[in-house]
Amino acid sequence: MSRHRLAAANIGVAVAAFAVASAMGVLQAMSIADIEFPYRTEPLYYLAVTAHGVLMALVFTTFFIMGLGYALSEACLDRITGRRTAWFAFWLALVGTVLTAQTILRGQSSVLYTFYPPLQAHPIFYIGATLLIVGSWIWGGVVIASFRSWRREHPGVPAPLAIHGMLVTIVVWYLATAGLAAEVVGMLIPWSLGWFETIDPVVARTYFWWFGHPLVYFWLLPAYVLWYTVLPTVAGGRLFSDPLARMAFILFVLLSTPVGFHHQFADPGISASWKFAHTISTYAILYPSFVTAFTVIASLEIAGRMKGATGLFNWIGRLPWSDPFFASVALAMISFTFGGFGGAINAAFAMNTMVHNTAWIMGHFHITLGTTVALSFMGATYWLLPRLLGRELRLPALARIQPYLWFVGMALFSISYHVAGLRGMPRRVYSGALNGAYGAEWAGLADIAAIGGTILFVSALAFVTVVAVTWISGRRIEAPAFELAVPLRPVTTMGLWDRLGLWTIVAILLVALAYAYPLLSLLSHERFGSPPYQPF
Ligand code: HEM
Ligand SMILES: [Cu+2]
Repeated sequence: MSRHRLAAANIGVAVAAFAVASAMGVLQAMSIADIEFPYRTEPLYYLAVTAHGVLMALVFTTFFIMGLGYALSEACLDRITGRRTAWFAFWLALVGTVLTAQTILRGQSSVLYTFYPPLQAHPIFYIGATLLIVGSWIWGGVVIASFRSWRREHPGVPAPLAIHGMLVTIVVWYLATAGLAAEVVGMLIPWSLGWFETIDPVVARTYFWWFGHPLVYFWLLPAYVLWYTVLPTVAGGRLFSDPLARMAFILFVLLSTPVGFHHQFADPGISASWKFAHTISTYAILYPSFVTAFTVIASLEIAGRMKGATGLFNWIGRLPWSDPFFASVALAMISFTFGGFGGAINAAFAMNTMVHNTAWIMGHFHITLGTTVALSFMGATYWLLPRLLGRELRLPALARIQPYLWFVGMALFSISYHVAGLRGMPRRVYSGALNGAYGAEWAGLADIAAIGGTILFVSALAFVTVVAVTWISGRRIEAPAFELAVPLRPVTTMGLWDRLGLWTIVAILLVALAYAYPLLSLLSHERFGSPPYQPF
């Protein structure tokens, strides 16, 4: 246990945040379906949506990723350089999370997880979130320091693939959070403290989406690390190609950030040509995800064939569908084919106007973030716990059905909201019935989504129960090794895709290219600003 305490602590916080947020999720789905339950009010609905979004999208993900980074650093590099600093980062991020969570739960910060001004939260909401981010910056620094220490002892050897992927994740995170820091430290904190009277919503949103899209890749890349480096072993096969994986990761460094305007198609003040430029880079970034799908599926085919499959598709049946890690990741990947398809629709200007701010968007990000990423992380937790805690996984039967339950619940939830969105149902509404007769077009759909939400909640409860029972009373065992995937052809010399420093510089230039002119042009107009609006 002791070597992995840091990783275990971070993952523990992630699971706790997930548990609280899941309970809120099901209540929101019921509220939208206009199902009455005690204490259901509009202010509580917006409080819950804010808490759910922040705890899921920012807290669960960030803490899990930090835990995974430490676990892989121990496993692949045999060290964490700066362990005390890493504990400091953990406590800083935890204190920040508690500060932010309590202003939300007191009803002082119902600004949703996007916190768009002029909605104004309590200053502690922004300050707590800043501490969480600073904690994650220190985490990145510790993983980089561990890598550099390893590098001094292993000159000229390519980084282990899992570490290559985590380093890429950290670079993407630094590039992303630069935009967030500009928004939160430069604008929101001073404004919430009353130092400025007005705020510029378009400028703030531009900084937010500079952060908000690469945020998606900060979530997704650790999932890809698991798909490339753990899944082939669990499936009983080999990694199809190591260089292809390294290339895909580097393409994410380059393309994750200069795409943010695809969230701002409806915003005035940004020219159509800049929106078009970001559309092109958005389509470009689909490519490394296609490469990932190809490489990972090829690795699974190898696994099936190593077990004796000879037909065109019968290797699929030879895969370990009853292993909770395998099932979670496989279902996560299936969800991503639909999520990616929806993403390509969102990125097309004309179709975006059809789905913008509708329930479609909820349907979309619950199959991508809420399933592709979250289900991969849940599955990885089953795989990690015995290795981190030295305890056998308890309630294995529950762990085995949990991913399938999530998949079924999500299908009902997500398909209904996609369709309801196309029929015009807005997102972030207390009740889908508020629109009177028009709402009848989507009433049945909101009901099905609430049933899906209930199944999701049951699945979440199953996951949290397995984790808690294992943690408290799992039988003590010798911790299994981190057996990471062996590529068909091992890579022994450094190549172009290992030059992370160089690619980071190119990425910084691309961010400057994508944002300098639009931001300067926004700021050079006469700005009026908006007074704050404090919800409830
Ligand atoms: C128990 C499973 C879950 C249920 C029942 C659920 C349900 C919901 C519902 C009903 C909404 C409100 C949407 C609206 O009114 O616009 C929502 C929002 C959201 N959910 Fe979930 N969700 C679940 C899991 C997740 C997971 C695993 C994640 C991510 C890791 C996630 C991330 C979000 C985010 C970011 C929002 C947006 C909040 C906002 O609009 O500010 N959810 N969820
Ligand atoms: Cu995006």
